[in-house]
Amino acid sequence: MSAGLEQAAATSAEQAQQMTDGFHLVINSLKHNGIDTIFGLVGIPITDLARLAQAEGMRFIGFRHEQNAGNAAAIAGYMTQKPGICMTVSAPGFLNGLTALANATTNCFPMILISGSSEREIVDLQQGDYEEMDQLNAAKPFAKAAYRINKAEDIGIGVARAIRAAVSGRPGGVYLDLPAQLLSQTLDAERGKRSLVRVVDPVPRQIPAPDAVKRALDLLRSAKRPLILLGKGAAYAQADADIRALVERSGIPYLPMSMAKGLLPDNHVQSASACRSFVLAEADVVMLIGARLNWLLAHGKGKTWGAPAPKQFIQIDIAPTEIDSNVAIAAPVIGDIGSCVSALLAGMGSGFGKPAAEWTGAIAERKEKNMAKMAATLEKNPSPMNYHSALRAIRDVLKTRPDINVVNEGANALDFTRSIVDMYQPRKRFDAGTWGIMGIGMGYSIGAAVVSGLPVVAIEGDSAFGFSGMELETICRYKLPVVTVIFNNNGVYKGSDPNLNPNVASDVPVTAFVKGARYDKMIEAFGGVGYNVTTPAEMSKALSDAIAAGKPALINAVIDENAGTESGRLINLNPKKGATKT
Ligand SMILES: Cc1ncc(C[n+]2csc(CCOP(=O)(O)OP(=O)(O)O)c2C)c(N)n1
Ligand SMILES: [Mg+2]
Repeated sequence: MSAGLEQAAATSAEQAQQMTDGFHLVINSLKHNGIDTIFGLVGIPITDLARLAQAEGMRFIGFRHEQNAGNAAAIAGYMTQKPGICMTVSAPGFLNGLTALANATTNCFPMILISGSSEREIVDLQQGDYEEMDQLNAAKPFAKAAYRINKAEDIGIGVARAIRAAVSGRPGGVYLDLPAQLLSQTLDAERGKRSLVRVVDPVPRQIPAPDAVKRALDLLRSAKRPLILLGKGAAYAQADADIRALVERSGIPYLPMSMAKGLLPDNHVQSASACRSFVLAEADVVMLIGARLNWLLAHGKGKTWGAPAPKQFIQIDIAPTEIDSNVAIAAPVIGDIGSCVSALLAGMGSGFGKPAAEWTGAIAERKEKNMAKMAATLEKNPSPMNYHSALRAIRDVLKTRPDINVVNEGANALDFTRSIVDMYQPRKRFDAGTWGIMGIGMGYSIGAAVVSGLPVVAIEGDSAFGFSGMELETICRYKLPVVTVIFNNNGVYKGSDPNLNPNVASDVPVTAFVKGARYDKMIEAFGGVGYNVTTPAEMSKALSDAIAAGKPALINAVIDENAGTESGRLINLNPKKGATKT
């Protein structure tokens, strides 16, 4: 090579070194904000983005379906108060991730769905591009916010905007659209560096107004039969010590919503879980902390709430529009839960009067009676095993490991686990949540295992498991300490329904699966350990062994196919048939 050519080559290499591009700016923007993990699935146009993330020291956890990656990101967000990141390809990959984004928004989990998208000018003229879709507009109704970045120099600010939108105020899902062209755009490296934005105070405290706090305390003091209701918003807030102090100093009985279980240990003397219907109907003043009066709380009205007796609510929430959503709220307290609870504690002082013994005594009496009844049911050993006897074994093993994460979905498998398996630490229970969605199982398990580094036990209905079951391969690939327990009753709700088709006798019932399926064999295909258990003793041994091994495992628990009930405890939500014949 001539001296001139050599010089030219050297200069262009130098120039190239001084340039950056969209790929690098996206990864650097995330890293700049302390984000170290991406849950995703590769393909055009994000494969190199994923490779670069890995090369730059981030973890890229690759999934088999985007919905599960999205669920992992969402639960990571819930556990850490940092947005969980899900990365997908365009159109179909994006849509697969969108259910998880919508579920995150519904549950108030901070996550960001980052999807590559096809060429804007072709998409907008609907000229039929590869994976053509107007993703930004498709995402809007399902997300708390949705943004598209079109210029490399805007990547820093775009990522910052997405992060702040996901975690500030009421958290939720944010969509971030990255057109393929953006990723290969180049920018002067120095300018690129300067364009990065570190989000300052992403979760600003929001201090409640003093008069709102006083109004709430005045109402609480006037109560004869007060009750505290803890929602998953309270668990999310990471204000565990103050919430416990508020409950204990006030002496007020409390109920945890399912994902708030463990915020105070479930065996706490003030827990009224064992007589939930009694306290909901009888309380006169109810303080909601990070809990919404949606269907899970019968919308705050009706028989559940002892109607027609008047009920007064104090509601602590970060979103003012949550107030009066279903019923009138007498004392709203708006702010972040940590600040609200500490203001309430300060206002209570040390001489806060405890509730009357008549109220707490009546609760204690009912609790004792119900717990004795439940204990008797749990002690039975029917053959085949049912939900109660299997869960007794699980409960006793998990009691020895309160640090373990529990994931739970199904109908009966969900309802029975929620009431039988006690939780002792905050943010250890992750379940079907506000929507009652099936399919979160393996995604949440992977997210929880990756974030916490601790074992996960996923307690799954056989139907529920099917929605995300292929991620067993992901669990084995990353060698995650996830033990999946399948409550195998041969179907949705139960496996014993009849086939109703008068024309096709060989058809199967609408709720049924293959009888006697061996889900334990599935995990063996990927190198995990499978167990097939038919008795509580076998369950106990398999679960203890699997947890101790710290390796991917699956326990196929054979449950009486008649044991479940239709829709678990939600039978009343099924629409009634108006006619017997059409
Ligand atoms: C995405 C989604 N699809 C369908 C449903 C309806 N659904 C509610 S519970 C359930 C499965 C219940 O069966 P299983 O998981 O086996 O639990 P079991 O009651 O048998 O223990 C289904 C399909 C849902 N909640 N979410
Ligand atoms: Mg089932």
